Amino acid sequence: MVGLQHRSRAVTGAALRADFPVFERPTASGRRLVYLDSAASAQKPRAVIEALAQTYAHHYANVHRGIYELSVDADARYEGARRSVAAFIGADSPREIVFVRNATEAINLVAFSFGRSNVGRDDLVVTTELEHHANLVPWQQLCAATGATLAHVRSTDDGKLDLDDLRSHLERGPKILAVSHVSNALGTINPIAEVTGLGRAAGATVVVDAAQSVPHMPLNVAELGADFVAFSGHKMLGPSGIGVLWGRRALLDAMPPFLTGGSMIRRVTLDGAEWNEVPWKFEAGTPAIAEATGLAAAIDYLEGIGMDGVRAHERELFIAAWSRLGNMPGVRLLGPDDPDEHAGVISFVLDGIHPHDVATILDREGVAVRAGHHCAQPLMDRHGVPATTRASFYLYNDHDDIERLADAIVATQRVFGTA
Ligand code: C6P
Repeated sequence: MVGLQHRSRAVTGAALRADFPVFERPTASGRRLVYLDSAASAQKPRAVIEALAQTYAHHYANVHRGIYELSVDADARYEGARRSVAAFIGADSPREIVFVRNATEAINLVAFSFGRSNVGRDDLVVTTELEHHANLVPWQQLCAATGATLAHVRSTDDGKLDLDDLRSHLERGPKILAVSHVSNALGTINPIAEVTGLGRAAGATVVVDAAQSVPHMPLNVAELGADFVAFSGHKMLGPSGIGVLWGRRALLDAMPPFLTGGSMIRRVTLDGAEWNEVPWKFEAGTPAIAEATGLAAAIDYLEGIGMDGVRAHERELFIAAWSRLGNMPGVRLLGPDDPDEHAGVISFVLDGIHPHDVATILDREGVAVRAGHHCAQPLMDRHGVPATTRASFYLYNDHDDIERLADAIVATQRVFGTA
């Protein structure tokens, strides 16, 4: 796609940084930027930025409308991006790939379209305490609209899903089980194949929020056992404004549209309309055309490294950071300590210092992290904290970044007199 070459090389944070123009940017600290907020949004390699620019410069027209050469070209690239996404996640067909704006929209699409036509007042919908608001609030809204009951699977003190509690919820025969693969706030990797297997065996339709997993580890929807999978392009080196809903074809075919208008119709009269086939039935209006080609370039870039390599790199950084920070006085780490159950996301609290103050001083040291509730307020309540500071890793981070983080934490503790 978009004429980029596949490369095959090992993941080494410092070497890869040369591919990302943002790291040329000076920081106020005078030191190189240490970017530890990829869970919020990832930085973009030159290949993605160039793909966007190339599309706008040489291949841009609206898609699915024109019969002139340029429009056919734009169309081919947009649909080519859909094929790239399908291959990347092991989908049976590109027709199972719906382009949306982001993971939030993907989950809302399922909650509205599938939810409102399949869930009634006597039904149960199950989510978990670990969810991002994007995989909680749409289900709250669905239950409010239909009268269905919403229940939440408990999590453990070390931030894991309580599988016994999951089993007991599943005994009640929920219509929908909505669960994240990786928690954005704690970094927990849920045993997702086991969870989807249990969910489907109990007759639930299983929705997986994969916003924090697809960018960081291999994920194959054919093996996953879910019914719907949602993720965002911007967290996987791609542009903002494009995300993906993967769904089983039979389910997508049976679902009513989410948004209506242009593109998603086959025929319209003054009194009614017939819908287009999937996935276009769910892509009303002009889609994110250039962004789709940027996402394909991001996939190309990730495949050039290999998702096993990305995961192995982040696992190694997690082990190093967990041990480094865990041995520092006044630092409390949240989430599981097993590297097989923890992605490259470390949430921590410094004794006596508010996470926002921590993030502010870290920024002065050239270290960018996120502080707050991470759009997971019920999870913060569960752990008795209003907020945490979160450092999240990606392929461009390295051990030096962990040292810079540790040094900046000490600097913060000195400022607050807690060192
Ligand atoms: N989490 C974070 O800093 P959108 O905003 O739609 O691209 O992604 C929503 C979303 C859904 N699920 C999970 C697990 C997520 O982590 C996110 C986004 C960012 O953690 C922004 S709040």
